[in-house]
Order: sequence, then structure tokens, then C-alpha cells
Amino acid sequence: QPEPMGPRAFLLRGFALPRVDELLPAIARVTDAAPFRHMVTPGGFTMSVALTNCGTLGWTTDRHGYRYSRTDPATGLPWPAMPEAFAALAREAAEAAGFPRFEPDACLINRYLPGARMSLHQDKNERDLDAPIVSVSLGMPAIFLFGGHRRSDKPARIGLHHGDIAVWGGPDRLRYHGVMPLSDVPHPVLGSQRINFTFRKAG
Ligand code: MD3
Ligand code: FE
Repeated sequence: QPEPMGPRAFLLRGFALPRVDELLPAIARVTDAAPFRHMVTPGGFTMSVALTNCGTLGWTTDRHGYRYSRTDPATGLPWPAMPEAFAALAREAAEAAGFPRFEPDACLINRYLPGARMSLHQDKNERDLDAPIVSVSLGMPAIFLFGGHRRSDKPARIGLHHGDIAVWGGPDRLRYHGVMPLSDVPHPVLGSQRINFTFRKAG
């Protein structure tokens, strides 16, 4: 029973809950090999969100710009492989939202501690803007800002909770979006953090 947020944007409340027990050890395997780190934006700001990646391509930023890279800039090694439990969940969620045959090659994992936020932005570093983006939220709740096609469009506020999956495609793929500063409402399993992972077809 997907909740529509836009013509091709859907919120699947609790869709990941049956998979959390597989997802958490898979996340731990990724972050053991490629730990969360705070990256610097081209504007010179250190992001409050810490991130890592798995899959063939990983999203990175530094003073020179945003890009997808096959290797972790911290080690020069390839990003950890995408766990099979991740890929399967992303395909199922995309299918439930009307995007069959989604084959993500990139998974960006964001970690929010209390106070961390993400300002309004568009995701447009991916080559194939026709493929959807699938995002999974775990841990503390967040207020997601879902805007329009201009930065000045007033965003809707949507609560994202542990286990929720959102899928964005078509005309909704390029909407401005962000996350309000996280309040500290510890989660019974994950404690004082929120983990969000987004699946994309980047290459
Ligand atoms: C809506 N992450 O990593 S995920 C990002 O919760 C990012 O960490 C947020 O925005 C987070 O780029 C939100 C949901 C998301 C991702 C891509 C979108 C929402 C989107 C693209 C278009 C519209
Ligand atoms: Fe984004």
C-alpha cells in the first residue's frame, strides 16, 4: 500500500522491517572495510552526515567536486561489494513502486548523529536519470524535506521512520530534497543514530 508523495514518488512504510536482521550485519561488514567518514564539499564545508558506499560505484565529494568513483579515496581500494540482501530489497521496493528491473550499481550509506542534517539539494550526478532512487531509513526518525523543481519551492515535511523505504523516479527524481537536523530520540536497536542508504544506477 504505497503512499504517493508525487506522481512517481512513493513511501513504503515499514517495507524493510522484515529484513532488518539481515541488513544490520551487512552494514557492519561494509563499514568494517570502508568506515564512515565526513567528506568536504566543493564549497569547503565538512558534511555533518558521515558516509560510506558499497557496490561498483561510490559517491564522493572533495574540494574538486562531487563524483562517483570505483575506489574509496581513503584507501584506494574498490568499495565493498553490495551485499545480496541489499540488492534484493532494493529490487523488491522498486518493483512495488512501479519500477521493475531496477539494477543498482551504487549504494551510498549515510549516518546521521543528533544534529546532523542535509540541506536542500538535487541528485544529478548519476548518468541515467530515468532510473529511480530507492532509499531505506533505519534507526532514529527524521523529518525529510520534499521540495519542488526549484530550490525556492516550499518543501513538504515527511516523517521517515525505522524500516521505511522511499522510491523516487520519473519527474520526481530531480526534486529538491533534504533532511532537518536530527533530534536525539534514541532508537531501541540502533541508539542515537539514523542510517539511510540509497540505491542508484550511477554508471
Ligand atoms: C528525493 N539522502 O544521500 S534519502 C542523499 O535521508 C540524500 O540521507 C537523504 O538525499 C537521507 O542524496 C534522503 C532520500 C532521497 C534520495 C534521493 C532523492 C530522496 C530523493 C532524489 C529525488 C527526490
Ligand atoms: Fe539526495
